[in-house]
Amino acid sequence: MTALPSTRDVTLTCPLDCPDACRLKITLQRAEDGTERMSKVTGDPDHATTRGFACAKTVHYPARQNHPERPLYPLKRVGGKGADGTLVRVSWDTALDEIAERLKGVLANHGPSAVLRYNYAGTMGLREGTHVHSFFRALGACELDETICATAGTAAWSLGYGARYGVDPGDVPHARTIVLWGINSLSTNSHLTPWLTQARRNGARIWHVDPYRNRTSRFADTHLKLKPGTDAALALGLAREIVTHGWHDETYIAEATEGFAEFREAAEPYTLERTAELTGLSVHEIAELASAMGEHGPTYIRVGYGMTRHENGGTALRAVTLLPAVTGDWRRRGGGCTLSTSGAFALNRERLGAAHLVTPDARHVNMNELAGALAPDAGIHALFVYNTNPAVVAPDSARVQAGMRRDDLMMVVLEQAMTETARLADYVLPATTFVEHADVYTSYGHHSLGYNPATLPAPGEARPNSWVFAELGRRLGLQTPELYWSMDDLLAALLDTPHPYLQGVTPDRLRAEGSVPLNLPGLHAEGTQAGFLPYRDGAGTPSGRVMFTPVPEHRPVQAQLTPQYPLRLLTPPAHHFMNSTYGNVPHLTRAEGNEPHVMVHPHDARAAGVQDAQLARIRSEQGEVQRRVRVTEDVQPGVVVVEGTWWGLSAPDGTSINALTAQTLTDLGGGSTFHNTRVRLSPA
Ligand SMILES: Nc1nc2c(c(=O)[nH]1)N[C@H]1C(S)=C(S)[C@@H](COP(=O)(O)OP(=O)(O)OC[C@H]3O[C@@H](n4cnc5c(=O)[nH]c(N)nc54)[C@H](O)[C@@H]3O)O[C@H]1N2
Ligand SMILES: Nc1nc2c(c(=O)[nH]1)N[C@H]1C(S)=C(S)[C@@H](COP(=O)(O)OP(=O)(O)OC[C@H]3O[C@@H](n4cnc5c(=O)[nH]c(N)nc54)[C@H](O)[C@@H]3O)O[C@H]1N2
Ligand SMILES: [Mo]
Repeated sequence: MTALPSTRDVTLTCPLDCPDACRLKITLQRAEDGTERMSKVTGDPDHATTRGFACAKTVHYPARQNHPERPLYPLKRVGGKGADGTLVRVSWDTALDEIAERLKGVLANHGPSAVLRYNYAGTMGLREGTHVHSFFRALGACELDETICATAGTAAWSLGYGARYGVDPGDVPHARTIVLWGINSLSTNSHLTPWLTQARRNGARIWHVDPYRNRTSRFADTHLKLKPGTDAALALGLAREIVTHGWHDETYIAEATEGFAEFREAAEPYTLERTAELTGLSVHEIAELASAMGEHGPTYIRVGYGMTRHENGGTALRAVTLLPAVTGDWRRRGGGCTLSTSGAFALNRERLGAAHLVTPDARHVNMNELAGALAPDAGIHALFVYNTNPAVVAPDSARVQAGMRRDDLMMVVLEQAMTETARLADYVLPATTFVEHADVYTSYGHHSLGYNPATLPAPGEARPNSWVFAELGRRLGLQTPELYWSMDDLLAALLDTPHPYLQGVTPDRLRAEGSVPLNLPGLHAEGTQAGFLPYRDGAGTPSGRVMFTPVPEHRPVQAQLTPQYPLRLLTPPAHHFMNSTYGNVPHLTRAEGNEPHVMVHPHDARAAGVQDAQLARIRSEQGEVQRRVRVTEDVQPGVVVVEGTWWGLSAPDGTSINALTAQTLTDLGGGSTFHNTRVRLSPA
């Protein structure tokens, strides 16, 4: 008789790039030899927003944690970058010594601006995600502008409000009108759903404003299927209607805002009829939403980043997020708007990632322009990729991959999975996961700071990113102290602040409790108390007021649809993936029927001669991919949708959807424009 393997549960913060930043209950199973493996993931019932469940993605984490192809040893390319080359196992010393030598060569021949880090939020941990930039700042390497996701929204929000504060999810049940605007929250912010359900039980009506019908539209009471890129027009039309009926809050406007007269004047041309014409909605739909917002508050607007991923995306978001300042909803519990709650994490970031070392003359690379930065004449000779999978997720991915194949580029990839980016590397360095390294986590959807200790030993020779960069730093003789900080040093620096929101949040409490709520006035208030009302009396702008100026206006896009490119392609997140993470989990990608589809309206399918369940070619100005067609009225005529950044390896033609997208930047913040793409379809 052999003893049954025993299990134990641990509670850790989910590291993935998602507003929910859950506290997960993770079951570890002990094998007969004493080693432990992650076997099951659910949610911590005691966490204020996780409330006992894990999402449809993270329940699959054990399959990626224990994936048979997970890199566990350093790998080095031998032979060329083409099909003739292979990756072979080497020791850490060999890999690190060689990388350091080659890096010294690049620095000597081309200078530090030939070195580029490329990273994003594969882990939201501040140590393994952000502090590791210290190495590159110590070198004086290129500064990466981390623009792929949130900067258009951040720039737009900061014009109106300053730092990004939002409504706490726990206050949402006090709202009576809820607008989920440009967010597929049932997939991408799923821990908001129980609060929405509770609000509905309290009498709230839920609206979804999105160009296509998805899980969130099905959940909502009313879906407004607007034309992509017309949110500013809708917001201005709603503002005009609200003011016309006197539903605006003159006291709030006078006490807490500036520039309302100009805003009101700019909204004047957006009559119900004109707004209907621009947005594709009916006069009735717009009037009804305006009356809900104006007469049946408090109104809570949850905006996602969807509307920002267009040429005029910053302006669109700005127009929408000013609506609660028109209605004065910032003064009512449950009212207001959330883009992100991250501003409340007022940590001392002065030395995080040695940010103080960035000089005004540093070369900057906008991460949406990686394809251009890797062009042969653009001067990048060493590329370090961590916490992201750019061969799949960056715009114009075919050109990105071509750049990665350059023989005069040394490419080092720190990874937990054999991504397509890792497969193109000269060195693959095996990375630990969130159960194997310690880290500290903020959130962009709730208000608790998280901490994880290293819980499992690293498998094989996997190492944290921070270990790798400290080892390289030593080999290059770098003296920057931040590069060698311990977790204690980092926590002490981050929490060294007099900011009231962090009073009582200490390293000791973080270690003991794992998740510590910020010290926000009104957070988790009982009964009829006020709740957290961040913009009740004004904002963090230079004037101290919510700024209606510069006035946002609706502008038509440059990339107009044409007979050659008659369709707008949207590529929002998939329900079962977290960006490209889980894109290698067999039962999510290779099981019967699991492949990326292109959703096409029957009218457009007929016009293009493509049929349901058949492969179609999708052609843009950048490139071409093939996807299986799903004919559906969930999309509107003129719009096609492919959900999810699937690995090319799991797509029918081996190609990422980003072979179609362009480097075009947004009007504000230098952001990405993934949903701006114009395409045509034809049978494959
Ligand atoms: N067409 C299209 N493209 C898009 C989008 C879209 O909507 N449409 N969305 C964009 C957006 S919003 C984003 S944020 C990006 C996200 O795209 P990615 O940055 O690629 O996203 P993730 O899947 O979060 O993380 C990528 C990798 O980080 C690795 N990783 C995680 N933790 C660690 C760690 O501790 N160490 C190391 N070394 N690696 C780690 C994971 O194994 C994973 O392969 O994609 C963008 N691309
Ligand atoms: N399941 C799942 N969850 C995720 C992710 C994931 O990949 N999968 N990714 C995570 C990351 S990194 C991020 S940034 C967030 C992103 O999460 P979201 O903010 O929800 O995603 P977006 O791509 O921004 O798109 C949201 C919605 O905007 C719609 N949209 C597109 N264009 C327009 C427009 O012009 N106007 C309006 N009103 N809507 C438009 C799209 O159809 C889509 O339904 O989700 C996070 N959570
Ligand atoms: Mo993102």
